[in-house]
Amino acid sequence: MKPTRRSWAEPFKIKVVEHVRLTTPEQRLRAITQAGYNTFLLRSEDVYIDLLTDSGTNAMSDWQWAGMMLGDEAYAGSRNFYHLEETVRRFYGYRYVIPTHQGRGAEHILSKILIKPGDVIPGNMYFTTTRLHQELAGGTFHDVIIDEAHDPENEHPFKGNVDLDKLEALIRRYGPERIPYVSIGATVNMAGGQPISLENLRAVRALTARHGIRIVLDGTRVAENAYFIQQREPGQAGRSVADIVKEICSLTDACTMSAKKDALVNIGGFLAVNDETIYEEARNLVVVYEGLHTYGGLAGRDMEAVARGIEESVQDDHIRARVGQVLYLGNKMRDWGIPIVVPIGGHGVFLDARRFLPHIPQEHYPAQALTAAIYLDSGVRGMERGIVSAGRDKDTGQEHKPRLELVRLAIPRRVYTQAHMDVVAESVLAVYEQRDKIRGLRMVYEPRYLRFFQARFEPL
Ligand code: PM9
Repeated sequence: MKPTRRSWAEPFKIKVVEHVRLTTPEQRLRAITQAGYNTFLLRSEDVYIDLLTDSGTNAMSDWQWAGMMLGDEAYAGSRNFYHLEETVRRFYGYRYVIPTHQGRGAEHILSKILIKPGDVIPGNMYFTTTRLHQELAGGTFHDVIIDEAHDPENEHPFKGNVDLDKLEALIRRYGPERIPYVSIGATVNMAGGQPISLENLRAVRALTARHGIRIVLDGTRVAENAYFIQQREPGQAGRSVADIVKEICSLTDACTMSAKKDALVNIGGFLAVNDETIYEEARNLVVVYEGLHTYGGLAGRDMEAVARGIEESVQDDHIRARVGQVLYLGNKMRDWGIPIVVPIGGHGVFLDARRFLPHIPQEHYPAQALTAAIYLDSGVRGMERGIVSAGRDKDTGQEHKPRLELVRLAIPRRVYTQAHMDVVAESVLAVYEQRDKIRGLRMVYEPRYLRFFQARFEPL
């Protein structure tokens, strides 16, 4: 029979493989019990398909590995730093670049420079480390994302958009002098990898410019965001992802970057700014917390891998295959009636634990319980993105109770095959069919900061 369609495939072939281990149900029960029902506390050897995160888990290309051999490990003035600086200028357009060991290193430095006690930082939904650094600097984060972002079933194509009325009301209430910047995530991780549109970002730019307020981009997944703009936004279809990335950055004043995602490396990040005064201050602080301003806690070879990864990350065929794999997994589950966040995001499929496990109240950590149940079924490791991740209010100490109670199955870039995606989908389906048997959890250990990383639980 003649094929009725023409398939597309990844724009790469595999040169090196890493073996993974299948475990027995008994081994997995032992492992998750020892890990306190927290997938962050599992040993990776006990994991079959690791969808904990897309952060630092990417497969580098031969071109990136070749670059690693060209690492200039001088303490000061490494040629790889200058290559990274030139690459950031070329693809993102910012004037000044400070390398950091990863994204939160950049968040730390920028928060210390721009935020003073009592300040207010509006943003299109919180991110865990970003908000914590804002709070540690004395600021308070305010969510100004559109309401649709908090509804897992809403099909809005740009659920990362800022609600301009909410932002304007905040500016009126606190005054621009108490708002050091607006924090823009592209894409928005905690909403399910949802993009912001160019039209919305331009409007945010116009509004903040009227009040003299900066915009800081979290550019961690900006190429994925640009891909969604190319695919969904009227008038953008003819543009390259690289071109759209550059425009997104041009609408902002600075950028914190975890290069461990889009930029296809295992470690690295940077802070990029246009303002010379902020740059000068960042250059002062980076030597205190990260390392000299020409390495920021990274080896020369790491900076080279980041520079090359940035260049690869904005290629249209790369990003189509990357997001395409996420869509493949998500659509499969959706077709089977499994409740997931829609539209499917850029870096993973997010299960809606509220609809998956309606019998477990949020106080019993349904998404945490579901993450453990999937691991027990197949050795597939995901991550909770609900009440545990949201943590506590910094003033009242009460638990934040986010409307989104999700399990994230994040897909590392260029690591797994379509067959792995089938195994994942089938495991989630098997768990869905047995969902009535899943019980909630009780938290038995709670760390002070970013509790989701190290908290421990027991089944109720
Ligand atoms: N994101 C993720 O798995 C890493 C661990 S969870 C805290 O999604 C954004 C949007 C991120 C992010 C990390 C960081 C911090 C900043 N912004 O992990 O410090 O998704 O490189 O970046 C994780 P680093």
